[in-house]
Amino acid sequence: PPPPQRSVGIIGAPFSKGQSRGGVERGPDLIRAAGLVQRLQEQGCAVKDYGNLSLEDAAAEEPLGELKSVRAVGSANRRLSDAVQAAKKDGHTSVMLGGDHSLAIGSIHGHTTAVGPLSVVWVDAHADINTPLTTYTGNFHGQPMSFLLHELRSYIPPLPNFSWVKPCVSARDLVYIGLRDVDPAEHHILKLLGVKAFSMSEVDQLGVARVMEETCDYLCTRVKKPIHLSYDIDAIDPSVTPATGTPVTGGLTYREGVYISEYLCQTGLLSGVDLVEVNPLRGQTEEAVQSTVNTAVSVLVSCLGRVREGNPVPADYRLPEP
Ligand code: EXY
Ligand code: MN
Ligand code: MN
Repeated sequence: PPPPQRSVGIIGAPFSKGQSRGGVERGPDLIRAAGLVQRLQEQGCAVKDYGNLSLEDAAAEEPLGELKSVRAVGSANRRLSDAVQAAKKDGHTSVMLGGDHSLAIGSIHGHTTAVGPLSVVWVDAHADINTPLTTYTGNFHGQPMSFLLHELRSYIPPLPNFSWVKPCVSARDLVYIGLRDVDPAEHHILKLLGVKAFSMSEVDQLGVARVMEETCDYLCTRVKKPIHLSYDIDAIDPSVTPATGTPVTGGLTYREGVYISEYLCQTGLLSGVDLVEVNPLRGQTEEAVQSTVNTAVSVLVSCLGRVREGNPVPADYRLPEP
């Protein structure tokens, strides 16, 4: 029998102020222009595109100490959280198209507010777990996980437009894949909390198939919670996805990147996805941008049922006879 129809709610979050490079706010429109909605429909998904949130405020903002665009990041994420809650209440798998990775604050907050406790799989070259006091760049895209973890509550100062953010993920329910550029303070936090992480060394050592088995064994040993996948395109090697703000050599291959999505889809637990940090202005050529965007689309369609062996035809299909 054909699998039940999957429904997908797409939310565009054209926001760039969690880091300092313009262009990443164009991600949602580029990913759509590369055919995301059509591809999903062709593979049997029901798609509701909620369009883009209006997130960029005109007003420039003085840094708060080292921290850049604090108010803008806080208010954009609040709006995103509401939008993800609405998509989940409509019964969809939520797909958030970024924008920079600071948006994971609102996306994960909204997801867990709607469905309860989550497992989080964070696929990234970076750990994005600096606190506002450990960051040396002041960029919020390097900090989102610190706002979300219960265990870091006492290390987060009150910030303007952030009072709505409540820690909602347990360190035990988080797995990183693809790490290869982790700040010393972030490394300290990961060890302090005992966070499960598969750096690129472990991907090399174990292979991606075993990494995914161990990830799901680890997350599912107690209750099977819905999974939130937060996918930073810079997890994949810059030879494949160069158009991104903070590329790091030595990343996942295209095939490993897609396999992660396929595997999580097959668990039946994938309930929300972020695809972030596609920045067309960071590509040197049109081909570099298209390779990045097309890979983002592949990652997403694989999260939502695309299989490389080929997808089944609709139930009413008849093989043509001459
Ligand atoms: N760890 C550095 C920082 O905190 O600024 C770099 C973070 C890059 C974050 C990219 C989006 O994943
Ligand atoms: Mn990231
Ligand atoms: Mn990253």
